[in-house]
Amino acid sequence: ATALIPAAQAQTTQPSDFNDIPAKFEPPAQPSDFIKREVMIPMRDGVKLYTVIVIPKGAKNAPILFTRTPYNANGRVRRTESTTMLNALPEGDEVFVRDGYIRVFQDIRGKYRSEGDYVITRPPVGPLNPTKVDHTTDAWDSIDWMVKNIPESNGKVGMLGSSYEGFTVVMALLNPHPALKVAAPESPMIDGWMGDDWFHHGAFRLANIGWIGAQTGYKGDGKAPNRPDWDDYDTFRRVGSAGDWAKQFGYDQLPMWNKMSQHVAYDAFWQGQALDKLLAKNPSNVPTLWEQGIWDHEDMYGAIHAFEELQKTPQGDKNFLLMGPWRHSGFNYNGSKLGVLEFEGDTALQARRDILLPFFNAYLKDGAPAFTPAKASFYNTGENRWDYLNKWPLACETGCDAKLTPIYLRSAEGLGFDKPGQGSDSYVSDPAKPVPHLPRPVNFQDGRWSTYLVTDQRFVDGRTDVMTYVTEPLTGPVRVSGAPLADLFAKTTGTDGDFVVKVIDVYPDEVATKKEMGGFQLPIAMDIFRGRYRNSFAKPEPIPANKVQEYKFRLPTVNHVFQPGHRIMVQVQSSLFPVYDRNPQKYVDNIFFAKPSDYQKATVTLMYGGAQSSSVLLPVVPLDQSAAKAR
Ligand code: PG9
Repeated sequence: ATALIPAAQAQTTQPSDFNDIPAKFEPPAQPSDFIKREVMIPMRDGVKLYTVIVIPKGAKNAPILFTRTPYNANGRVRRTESTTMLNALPEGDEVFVRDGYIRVFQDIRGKYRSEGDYVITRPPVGPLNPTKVDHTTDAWDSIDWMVKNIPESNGKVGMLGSSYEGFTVVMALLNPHPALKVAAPESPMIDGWMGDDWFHHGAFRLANIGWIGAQTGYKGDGKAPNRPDWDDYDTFRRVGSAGDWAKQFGYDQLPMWNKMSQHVAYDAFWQGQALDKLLAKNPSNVPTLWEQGIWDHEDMYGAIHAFEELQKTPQGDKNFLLMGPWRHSGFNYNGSKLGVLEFEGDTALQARRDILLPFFNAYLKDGAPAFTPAKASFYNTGENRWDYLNKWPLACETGCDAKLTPIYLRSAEGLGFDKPGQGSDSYVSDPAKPVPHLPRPVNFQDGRWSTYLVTDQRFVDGRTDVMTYVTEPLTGPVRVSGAPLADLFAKTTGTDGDFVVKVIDVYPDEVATKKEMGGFQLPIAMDIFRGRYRNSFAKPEPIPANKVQEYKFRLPTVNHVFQPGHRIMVQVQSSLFPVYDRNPQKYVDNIFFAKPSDYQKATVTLMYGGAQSSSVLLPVVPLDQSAAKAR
């Protein structure tokens, strides 16, 4: 009983004059202030890459700003269907548009309109890449073509881009074309196992699993597998392991998934493409500004580690660090807020306008004034202002002006700088009831993942499987500038287990200027560590049940002042789900393929006092850092 007209009958109707839809409608092009050229640039192996070049009308001797992307070059130059370059290009580009730059986006090989084969974060030519081309050669060939074929340019190129696009910037630096004069890798994907995108210290990030399907299931726009159920906490818990989920959605057809789920430890596959190490072995002379969000929920690791590695090389003086109070890629948008945190103005615009642009201008614009950024431009998240420092970090285990200072877990949920008396605390970690990373329901597409790192931790404080240790209200400010190290001594009844450690700034109970912030628990650094890797990232080992082991790992880098009246808190737990997959807590060779029966409860005991005193080693430095101030 359908009212539809059969197709054959419908086609017999002829177009007539009595029809508001004309046979052809072509609105005339509107005058615009830019020229858009679309070209296919040939690479050395004959593959052609789709490149869109946006040139301000009347440009002469203009510098080129270049980004290589897996996210649709043509879409990147169409923020709106505008006739003005300012509105057509992305928000982050506005400062460059106002300064007359030529803007170029290119589809990387194999994606969207480019020819060739796509390999996720294609490793450099060598043992992991049997071809003769990679993003180093593609960037070189593209820049070579551009400086010969864009007559409006002055032949000088700067590269920038965030995340995957940041990765392509770093790859270009492995053998930079002479015309590449300056670079800004923003939240670049540098080491997918250690702390960017795929794993953190061996724990797998379920939050990114859909991306693999969307990116490698299709050449163009792809969709992650549809998950109609809203609560990802339940979806992923019910299905079992990450491998079980992937199997359900046909991921065994996706080469990258198969590679990733076979290379679970930090083996040659990951080590051979860790760009911080590769670049430090072969540092470039290109002045480079490494940018990263302080609360970057995707690529927390790359920029800061690459910067630190390069500081050890003779080219260290050409490298600079920029860290602002941003989520992943937040540098390119409005940076006045993150979650409920409010900053002094648009911190991202300030950094783009006052640091990135003059830095690029200095190397790209003919006759522009010289500009040397501070060694580290680092937002101070406790005092709510920028610090410009002539060295970084200010405290670390060895080689810095100050050493790390342990703050110890102690009895009665206490935390303090004095070594405590002996004691321990136990909790039951149950993989059937993992600790959520956000208040439930958790959906990866609900927009909250991007700010989960600044979520008030009171939503888990009080759970019996979350251990909380806190100081008395501080009588004076405590400044921390560097990367804290978690140093836990713990035993478990299981043979594997994860440790999540958070350093938290607890606001005073009363905050008159913003009442709802009273007692807020702001995580300033949090990360996860998979216990099987405690002795070696490359060679996992079961944890001997009921034997105290040390778990020492680095937390994200901070520049913070705990204000008087605030308290310092440390929380320890054994899951952070579903952003990270669950550890079955029974040792299995490959957690991607753990069976339901492998998931078991474990009693975890944290030790303190004596020789095995659990602590977090904090980069405490004197409050007055005027000696380290650059300007
Ligand atoms: N963080 C994203 C990504 C980079 C590289 C590999 C996989 C994902 C991104 O935002 O591009």
